[in-house]
Amino acid sequence: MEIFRKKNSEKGQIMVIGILSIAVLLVIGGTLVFVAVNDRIQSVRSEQATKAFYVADAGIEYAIYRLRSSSATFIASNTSIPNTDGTFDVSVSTTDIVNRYQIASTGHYPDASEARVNRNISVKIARDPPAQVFDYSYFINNWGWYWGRDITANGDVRSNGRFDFVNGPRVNGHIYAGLEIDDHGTPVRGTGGQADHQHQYQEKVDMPNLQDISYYQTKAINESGSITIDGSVLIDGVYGDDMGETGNLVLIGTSPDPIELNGTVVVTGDLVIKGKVIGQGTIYVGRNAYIADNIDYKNSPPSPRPVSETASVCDNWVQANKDKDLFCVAAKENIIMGDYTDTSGTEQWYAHNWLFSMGTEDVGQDGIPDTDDTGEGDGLFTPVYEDIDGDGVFDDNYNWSDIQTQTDITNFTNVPAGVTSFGDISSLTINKVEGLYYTNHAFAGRTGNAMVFNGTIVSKDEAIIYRNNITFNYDERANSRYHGDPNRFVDLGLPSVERMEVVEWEETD
Ligand SMILES: [Ca+2]
Ligand SMILES: [Ca+2]
Ligand SMILES: [Ca+2]
Repeated sequence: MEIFRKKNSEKGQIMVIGILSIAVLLVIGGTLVFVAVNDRIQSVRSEQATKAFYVADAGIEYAIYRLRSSSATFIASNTSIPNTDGTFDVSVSTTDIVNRYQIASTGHYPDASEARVNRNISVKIARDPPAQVFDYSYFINNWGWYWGRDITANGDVRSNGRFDFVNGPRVNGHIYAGLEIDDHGTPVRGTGGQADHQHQYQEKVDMPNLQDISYYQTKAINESGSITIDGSVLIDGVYGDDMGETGNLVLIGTSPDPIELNGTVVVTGDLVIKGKVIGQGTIYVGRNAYIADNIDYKNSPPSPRPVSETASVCDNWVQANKDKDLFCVAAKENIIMGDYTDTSGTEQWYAHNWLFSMGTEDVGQDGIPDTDDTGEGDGLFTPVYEDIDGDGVFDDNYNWSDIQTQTDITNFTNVPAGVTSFGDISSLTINKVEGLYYTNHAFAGRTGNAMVFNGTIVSKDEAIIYRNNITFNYDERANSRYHGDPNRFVDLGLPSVERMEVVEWEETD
């Protein structure tokens, strides 16, 4: 994190104070000798003012440091900084926006003198600001590919690499890509086909890294997040951290007994999930998440999208639906959709045929495959820029071990009676999935006919094989632009890139 410092205005203020004081003293003293002496005093005071400024800044850093480990507000007075003569007073208070704090710091230099100089800095800090990757109906780090006329995205789409469109799929929204946008000779249909809706060679948008899942475990425990079904608590903060918990869990919701979410929870191993969901929250998963069958909300918004893309219409839609069910599944490894064990015949899973050509970390300095930049495809692993997931080891192309559950389904907790294989619990006819899905690796799967996603998919790699047609409806409630708006704020506890972000900085009198 880099604090934004207004260095120029700081210098300007010191100079203005200096000139004013000299003018006043000239009137009083009236001699050049006095001015010379005063110049020396001024230069000392100006040095003191600079030191007081950095002491005030240290107070801000101290407050941010304390906020990292605790959300409690506090006041610290007359705090001295080792090996300096400066002290600061700092106070942290909450604001009307969730997870946003006001910090006020006064630096004094030197600490105990009557002639000490005071400087005041005021900042606003956002804790766990939502990542911008959730602003799209479909966000892929490496390669966005819409191959097929029967693909429709309602909402913006983005890739940090290329974005290929084949046979004129439909995008009602803007298209962004870190590299080229290529329609392969058939224009994209919908507003996304317009030149002013296509944005190539855009700056990379960073994906959060879930390598340190323990951060989210602490959060889940502090917030007392939970998941219950039919009154029984299946996750109390973290599932898989206590003796006797396998870490691998099955969650199946039905209309009378939905999966009931309450805030942030963590499953340390694999999660298999399907059925009805109620409430709001984020499920962090230590390995893979499996969408075994349809997943939908008990209380969905009455329409998946606002009636138009106009900002005020979106605002009103979010306002009206902010308390309806909304959830995120965020997996450290992969999200696998459908019955991956079915690999024969015309109805087979098939996604592995695409997936197995993806995933290598031998991608060079830009972190994106197929760009032929320095270090890409050289057979060497250069961790400083190629360890994309930050696990310290080289990740090769995906293979079956990335897709399969880490233990037999019969060893999972809460597996229904009679289930003896993954195929018994999963399907290849999935046609409706609601929610926000985030993975640091691959989203791979097979859908049934007329597939609808209401939410978003955010993934490094994507291998979705659809049948017939597929529609993505972006859930506007996930958009980071609502994060600064207390009226429309949804605190889902989504993955973040930064822990603490300075959203406002000013020096005050
Ligand atoms: Ca590359
Ligand atoms: Ca390399
Ligand atoms: Ca790695």
